[in-house]
Amino acid sequence: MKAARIEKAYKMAVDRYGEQGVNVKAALERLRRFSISLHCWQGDDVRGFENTGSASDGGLVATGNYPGRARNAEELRRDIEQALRLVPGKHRVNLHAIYAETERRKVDRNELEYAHFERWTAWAKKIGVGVDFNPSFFAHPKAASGFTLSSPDKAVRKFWIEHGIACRRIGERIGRELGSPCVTNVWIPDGWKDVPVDRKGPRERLEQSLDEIFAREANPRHNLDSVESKLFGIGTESYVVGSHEFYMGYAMRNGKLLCLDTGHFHPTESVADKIASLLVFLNGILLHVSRGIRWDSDHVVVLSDEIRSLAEEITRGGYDERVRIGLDYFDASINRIAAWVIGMRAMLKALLAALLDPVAELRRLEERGDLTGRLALLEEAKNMPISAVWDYWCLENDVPVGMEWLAEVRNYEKKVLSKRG
Ligand code: RNT
Ligand code: ZN
Repeated sequence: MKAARIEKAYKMAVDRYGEQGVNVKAALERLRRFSISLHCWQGDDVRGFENTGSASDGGLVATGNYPGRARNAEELRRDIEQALRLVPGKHRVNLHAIYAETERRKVDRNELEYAHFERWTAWAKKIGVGVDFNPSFFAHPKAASGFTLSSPDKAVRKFWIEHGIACRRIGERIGRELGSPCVTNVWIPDGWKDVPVDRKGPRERLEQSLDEIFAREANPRHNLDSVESKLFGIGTESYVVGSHEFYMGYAMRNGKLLCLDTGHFHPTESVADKIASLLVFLNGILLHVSRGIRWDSDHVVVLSDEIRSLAEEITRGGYDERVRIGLDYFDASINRIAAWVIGMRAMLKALLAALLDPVAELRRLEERGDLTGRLALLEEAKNMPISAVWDYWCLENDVPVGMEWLAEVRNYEKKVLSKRG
């Protein structure tokens, strides 16, 4: 009966949206094609499997000690599968180099190979998800100085360049194996806690290092390069080498994707507003959707105005393929699987809400100069029956409706997570 009730509410919603000139079926067809890259690192507080450095060499801090963290690849994969079962649609998984499986052998970052990700790839093939990849320039003795690709030490730089090259090969192979391009995203923590004198040297070195990493052509059908900027981080409050301007210039000149992490800008800056400007010049953007609270605090993504604006910009601009969406946060104070599910569902709800907006009518009003009508309709659109459509979408995709998903997470916690010492 519950299904019948959901279907009934859906039919009423379809009529209601129809009155606003919105085709719900078409919106859902479009929503189906969005894939969100689920960041594996929420599952284990960005630890990875090396058991060497700590993620805080690089300013990444997951706070909290909720029990049940995944301790190895098997557990992490199992947890990701559980999360994906609770999210409608076909998505992707985002890996980091520190999640290599090296059979207890120590393989340094510059020696990583595809073989160390073969299991991940086989698993992704089996469950039907694409994979994205990231070199890990943190949590390593050679990152302890705070500088990697921009280090003044030539040997350190060389090591990290080799790591970048190795990861790009791995990304390309993963993309080839899975028949879906792997986005390989470079983020480095390099910067200064206190005011530097030389802002130029590190940036020039970073440019050179990136050029070396990207020197070999990679097949864009298998691998897409991306570079991620940051405004400041823990320990890099005064200066970050890879700033927004730096990577914007680099990506434009070299035809790379630019990664915008929503936690990496001034708190009042609108990341959504950047999209249509950047896409005049760039082929594509990668989003790291996060929720900064006061600083880049990597809180779980929720259905905030900021996320809704992002979704509106993507859909109104018709950038469904040119903007790739990934999540990036790490909260260890709540159930980690719930953290994934909440973020994924929030992002999808934002996309759905944007797709259900009466955009054609809004555009007409704007073109006619009817600013009163535009504002009035934008406000009315906010309390249309989105939830009826969302529930139906979950039902149709065979995933739990409403709070039912949490019951499944709690059950998994009891059966699986709580047994992890
Ligand atoms: C750090 C960046 C980066 C990382 C992940 C683990 O500030 O956002 O994307 O969060 O690569
Ligand atoms: Zn990020």
